[in-house]
Amino acid sequence: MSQVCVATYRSYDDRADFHKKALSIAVGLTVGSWTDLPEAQKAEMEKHLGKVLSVDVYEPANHAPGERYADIRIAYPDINFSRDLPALLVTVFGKLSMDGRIKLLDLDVSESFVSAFPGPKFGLEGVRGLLGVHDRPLLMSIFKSVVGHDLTNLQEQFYKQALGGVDLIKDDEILFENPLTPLEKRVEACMEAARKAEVETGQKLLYAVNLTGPTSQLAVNARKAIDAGANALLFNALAYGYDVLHELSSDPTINVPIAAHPALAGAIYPSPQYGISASLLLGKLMRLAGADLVLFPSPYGSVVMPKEENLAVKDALLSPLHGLRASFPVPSAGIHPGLVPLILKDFGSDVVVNAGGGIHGHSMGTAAGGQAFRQAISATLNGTPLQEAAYAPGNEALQAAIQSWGIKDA
Ligand code: 1AE
Repeated sequence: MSQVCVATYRSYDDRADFHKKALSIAVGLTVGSWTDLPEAQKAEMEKHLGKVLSVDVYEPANHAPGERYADIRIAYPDINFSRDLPALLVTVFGKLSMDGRIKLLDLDVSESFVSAFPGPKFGLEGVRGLLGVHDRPLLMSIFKSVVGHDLTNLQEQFYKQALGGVDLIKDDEILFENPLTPLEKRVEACMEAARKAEVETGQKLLYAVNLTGPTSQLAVNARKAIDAGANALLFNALAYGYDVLHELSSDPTINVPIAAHPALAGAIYPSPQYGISASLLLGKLMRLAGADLVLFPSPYGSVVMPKEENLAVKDALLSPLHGLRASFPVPSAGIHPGLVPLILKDFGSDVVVNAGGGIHGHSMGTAAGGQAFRQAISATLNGTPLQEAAYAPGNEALQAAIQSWGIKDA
């Protein structure tokens, strides 16, 4: 069989003949019409024709209206679309995404399609390599309250975060180009603070500066940031589109890891009946487009994604994908030290624990916020319950964090 991309959909309908519907999708999104074609033309068009691979109907007895659905798998010949994500997505879910209650659950892309995508330039192992940390989950801190503040304030905030022992610091995704903290000046100020903190902590640190601006200026801005000393980038990938991320990640002059922020994802994945599944949106497609780290909501924090979906995102970032490097999973939003055992239980060691409020909101200050997380990570890796670790000498930061936010049982 020639190379194909297999799309899996969930289609909801109370009465539809799902087999007929699947066929109309397979034909409609490829050759347009089939039965009306003369035989000679059919032979010609065969290689372009979508094929229905399976239709599994779920129709429990006495199901309530709105609950009947089918999972439909359709193979689309690679020959129909160019080797880029816009072409693939428009083929498999362009017009169809607006046609009733249907959700795109997954895409199995062919090896030949993936060969056009270098994927993450660094990936999970590359990021670990840059930091020299291979034996524990990483810790990321998020700038908070940065809009309207100046460089001095930002540098101070960066230094405090760095002193807490974090491995990465990311800009807040809502910090754009502005006169108070312009890109290059921001990078210089923060990297100076990183060097100062490294003297004290002995720890390397990546600063993911928010890459913003019009699409035409992104690569230029990325190079400016790198020339000013940036060693990572944050990118609001969905606001721009996957192809923009792909352009940046495959540019050889942009030789730093890119962290993809999930801003806008909530407009696309949460409905069971519409949109694109979280594992595809924030997992496979982000990885194909070259994100080295991907942020997404967790099942435990302030912005909640159901656990099954969450673990599917993790799998899509880590499982074998035609030789592409794995992207680092970064479950985020409302994370505090009392959640660390749960995060490590579900994600293992290959995870970035990421917090903003859970670091800056620490009752002993920002640096203690980072230290509390590092103490929670060490204790969990050693198999010590946080209730016990919090009272160990030297773990006062963890104790204070737990007094503020408690512990969620693993
Ligand atoms: C899902 C993205 C989370 C994020 O970007 C962010 O800023 C979280 O902040 P906190 O940890 O909830 O304060």
